[in-house]
Amino acid sequence: MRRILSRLFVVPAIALAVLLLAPAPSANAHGETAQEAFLRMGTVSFWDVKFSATEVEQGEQLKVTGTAKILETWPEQLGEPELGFIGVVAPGPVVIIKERKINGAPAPHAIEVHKGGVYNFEITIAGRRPGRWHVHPIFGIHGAGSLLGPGQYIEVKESGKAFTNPVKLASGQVVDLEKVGMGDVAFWAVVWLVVGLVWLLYWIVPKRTVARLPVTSQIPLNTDGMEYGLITKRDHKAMNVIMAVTLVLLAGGWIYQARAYPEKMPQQVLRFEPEPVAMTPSFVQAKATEVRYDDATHTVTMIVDVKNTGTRPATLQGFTTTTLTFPTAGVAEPVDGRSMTVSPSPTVAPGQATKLTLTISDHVWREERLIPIGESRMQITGVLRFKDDAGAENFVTVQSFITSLSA
Ligand SMILES: [Cu+2]
Repeated sequence: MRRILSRLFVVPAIALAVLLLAPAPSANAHGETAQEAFLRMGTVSFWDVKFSATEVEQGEQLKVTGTAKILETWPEQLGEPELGFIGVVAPGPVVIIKERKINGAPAPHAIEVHKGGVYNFEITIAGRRPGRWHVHPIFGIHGAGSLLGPGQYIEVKESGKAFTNPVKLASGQVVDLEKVGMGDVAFWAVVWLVVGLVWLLYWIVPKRTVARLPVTSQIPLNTDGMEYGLITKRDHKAMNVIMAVTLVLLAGGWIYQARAYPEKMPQQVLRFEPEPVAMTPSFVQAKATEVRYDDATHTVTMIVDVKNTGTRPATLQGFTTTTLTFPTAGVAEPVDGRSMTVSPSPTVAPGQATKLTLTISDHVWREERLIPIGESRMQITGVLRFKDDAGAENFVTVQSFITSLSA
């Protein structure tokens, strides 16, 4: 019996050891798939995201442009979106942001945002560390977290010379942000490490207060245990010396910085609400009335009531959700091999009200855990893009619970 039992444990133990010893594959995403589907689909939508280059040298710049919208379907569990930050996310400091414009205005910091807000962003980044990196635009919302836009691989090539990030100070002096102040950072890090270590070792090595925790813990709070010989007058003196050294170092550091950097600017908090972008007047209304999902064929079928309230024929260009875009087959080119079919016709005549059936068969529903089977909110949200024959565009948010599910 014992032999069987021990074998029962040995086999999984060996398997676990092999698993742990095998080299881990490098991570190839940013963990977005771990977020609940309703969060990714119903919060922020990105469209027209473009990277001006996919290959740059170190220090060379490229622009990430696009539009992000805080959807009207923002889940109420997250609280109102009020403060947001549009940036880029990459595996570590491999690129740097040089400039950021939102709705045409320079926006170095967070911006005031609201539900339904549309933000055209233009972020200038520069390659920093050589390699092939996945870079995404990202919309961070205070209190809710970071919501990713579509990513792109960027190849940063070695330039042969050291990477620099020059900025001009108020004094007119040009400094390299890669190096500025690094001497001070290193110096003070070592100084405080030494002070901390002296304090720590004093209490560990000769005093053994840590090693004699059973004794220490018997003494009431707020007493130094002098009568048991735990903390003596000598210790008080030693600690006073360490405190005095700390105060002298602090005062010295303060005098040094005041002399070394006489011109200073307080940290800026430049928050503003971006001017609303000029949106084309609404010429189409759309409402998803039914969503079916067939797991066997990975197919989403969405029935949408569409009404063309304009004076020109409008064509459904595609459906966008999370980082994915499904252009209408026959109307626009597939993106990453993805498309959707629309029947009876993606074009709706002026004044016409019709029911469109949108069909998207794609493994990505499963791979990116977008169909929240087993979650408490089985729902699909996204943005439909319509264009009239004069080129005007409308973006309509649609949302529906999954009304029928087949496996
Ligand atoms: Cu990525």
